[in-house]
Amino acid sequence: MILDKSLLDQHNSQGNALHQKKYGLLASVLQDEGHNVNTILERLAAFQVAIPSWALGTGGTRFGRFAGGGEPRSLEEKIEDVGLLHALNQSSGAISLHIPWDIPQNPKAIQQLAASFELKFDAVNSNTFQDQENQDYSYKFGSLSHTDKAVRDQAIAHNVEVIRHGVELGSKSLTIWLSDGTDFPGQQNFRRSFARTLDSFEQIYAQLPADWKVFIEYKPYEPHFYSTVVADWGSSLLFCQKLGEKALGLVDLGHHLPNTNIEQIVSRFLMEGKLGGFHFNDSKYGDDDLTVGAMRPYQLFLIFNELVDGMTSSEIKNPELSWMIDASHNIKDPLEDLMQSVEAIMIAYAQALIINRPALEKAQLQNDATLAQEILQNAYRTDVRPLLAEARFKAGAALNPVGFYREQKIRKELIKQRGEKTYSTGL
Ligand code: PSV
Ligand code: MN
Ligand code: MN
Repeated sequence: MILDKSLLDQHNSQGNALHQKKYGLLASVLQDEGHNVNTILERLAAFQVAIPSWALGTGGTRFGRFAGGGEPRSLEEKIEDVGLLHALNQSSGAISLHIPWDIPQNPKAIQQLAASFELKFDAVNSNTFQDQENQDYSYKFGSLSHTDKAVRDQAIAHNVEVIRHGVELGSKSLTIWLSDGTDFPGQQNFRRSFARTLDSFEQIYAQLPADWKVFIEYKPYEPHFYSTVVADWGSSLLFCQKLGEKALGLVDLGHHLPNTNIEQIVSRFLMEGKLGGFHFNDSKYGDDDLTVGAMRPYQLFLIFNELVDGMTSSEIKNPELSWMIDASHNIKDPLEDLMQSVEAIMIAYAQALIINRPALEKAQLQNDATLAQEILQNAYRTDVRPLLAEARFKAGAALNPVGFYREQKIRKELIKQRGEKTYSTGL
């Protein structure tokens, strides 16, 4: 669906008076506090979060799927949906594909379509956690870690195939999430599973184009419940260190045991120059894949505190990061949900940008825990949403993306075009 630009302008002029009131006040306070508001706006405008192709439909539970209506029926329609999001917020300028859910039949045409919406292709994801029709060997007992070399070879070939698709589209990275693991003590030898996986990763790594990266995503449990080969950041870091400089860790916020200090993990990865990127989502219990910021916005802010610190410190030599969402829902309109997720990420980023860093460093050196908390929470409790709205306004996006989407009844239009009961490919 192509957005009529004049409707956006109309929406923005209607909301502009109130926006200017809020933005003017915030900008003058920030200026008084010593911030350069224009620099903050520029950073916000430059920040782009990739949308996962599998989040555009409903899904995400093992127990059933309830069609949301008007879900994209093809890769082309997924790209159109991300194009729409990007037009609404100018912060979703990339899509992350999952193979074989999103095999591009005509890569040139797909690339052109994406370019027409000013979209890039972020990391391509491989899938050896499901068996596909016509595949020779099953992944029931693992893929890259499997005891049988023939199964491992099949999984390696799939990853190489994913790289090939990515190259055709202009992607620059491969994300590997490996579900391999065990359900029962004694089922496998941990050391040998690791060694077999490393050998498989090495073969994939050898096929990476020179300017590519591979992200090794970790997850403690699910689908397996006793052990997982790449269970935690330590395992991910170990693999990455052994593989070489193109291998980097990927932090999916839902892939941690309850109460894990994720911001400290982020800091460690950065310290080693081994942070590749994120799968943003939110979680109360496990890999819930909920809307970013729905549960723990303070944790997200603390993560961005580490990221901004890392990105601005001359001591850190980390490659540029990939920002991706990984979410899936049965309840909300996926597009509305993604707009909320992008907004939550940008809020955390903006709040981290307005932390008084010299004052924080001083408080840390003086072991003044009270003042350190005051400084952090002063930033966290600032309503930075007018900054985001201003950045969007300047970029020609909507002052209020969800509001505009509802005013224009866009879902209703998508249902009219695509049908009530369509199911997008994904989980
Ligand atoms: C696994 O839980 C995961 O987080 C991986 O990133 C997958 O690629 C994605 O979800 C979709 O299944
Ligand atoms: Mn993930
Ligand atoms: Mn996950």
